[in-house]
Amino acid sequence: IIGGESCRVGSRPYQVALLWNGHIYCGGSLIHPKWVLTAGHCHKRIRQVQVHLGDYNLRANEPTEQRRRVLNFYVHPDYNVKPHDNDFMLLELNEPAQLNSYVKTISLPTSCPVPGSQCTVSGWGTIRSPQKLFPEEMQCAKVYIVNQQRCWANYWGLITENMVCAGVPKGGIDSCQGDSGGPLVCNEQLQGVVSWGMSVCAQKGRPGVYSRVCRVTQWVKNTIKKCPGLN
Ligand code: 4AZ
Repeated sequence: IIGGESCRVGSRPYQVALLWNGHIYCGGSLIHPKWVLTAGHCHKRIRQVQVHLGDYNLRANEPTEQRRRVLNFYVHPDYNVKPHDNDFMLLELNEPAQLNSYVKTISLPTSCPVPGSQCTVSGWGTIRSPQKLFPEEMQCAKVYIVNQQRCWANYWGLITENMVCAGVPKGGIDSCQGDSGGPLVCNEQLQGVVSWGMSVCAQKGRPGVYSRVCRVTQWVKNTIKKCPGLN
């Protein structure tokens, strides 16, 4: 996260950290005690992934933390690497989360986000760009939904109806490398999954691009319902 600040402890109880070899490589959101929504491009080496719930300081061993493994993963059937279209993946946890004030689910959207809405994006991605500096504490930033035509113009036709842009007009605040898969939350609904942007983050006129969750709520619900009856 560029231009944010350390989140208040316990303020993002749905935020998930995905670690591989002890290093964070993506974020995610707890949408059901057994299910995490993240980005399709976070799918590598899923069997070795550790899922951390209730985490805040990645370096510290916190009593609020719950660690899980991934039982199954479901990349969106229309995920397309080229423009990162439908950049979604569902992770089924080996064991359900124990919900408490530090670990909670976030609601799926009941409608698509309104341009101009204030949202927060969070994660442990780099706080400097193009240099890299990874924070210990979860970072939070306020960004605003960009209207779809402007988003399209900012990225010359790379934007599909399954994406939504969010940023600030002046630049300087954005998600960045390592935040991928993490939550964009507006009015307490999960409206975006951190997906892509320019390699240099937070530039003016280059808002972050998020997977548009309101487009896939049915896929999410069906996938969760169909699965092994372990819900
Ligand atoms: C990335 O590479 C990435 N500024 C994530 C978010 C953004 C850019 C790149 C948005 O994971």
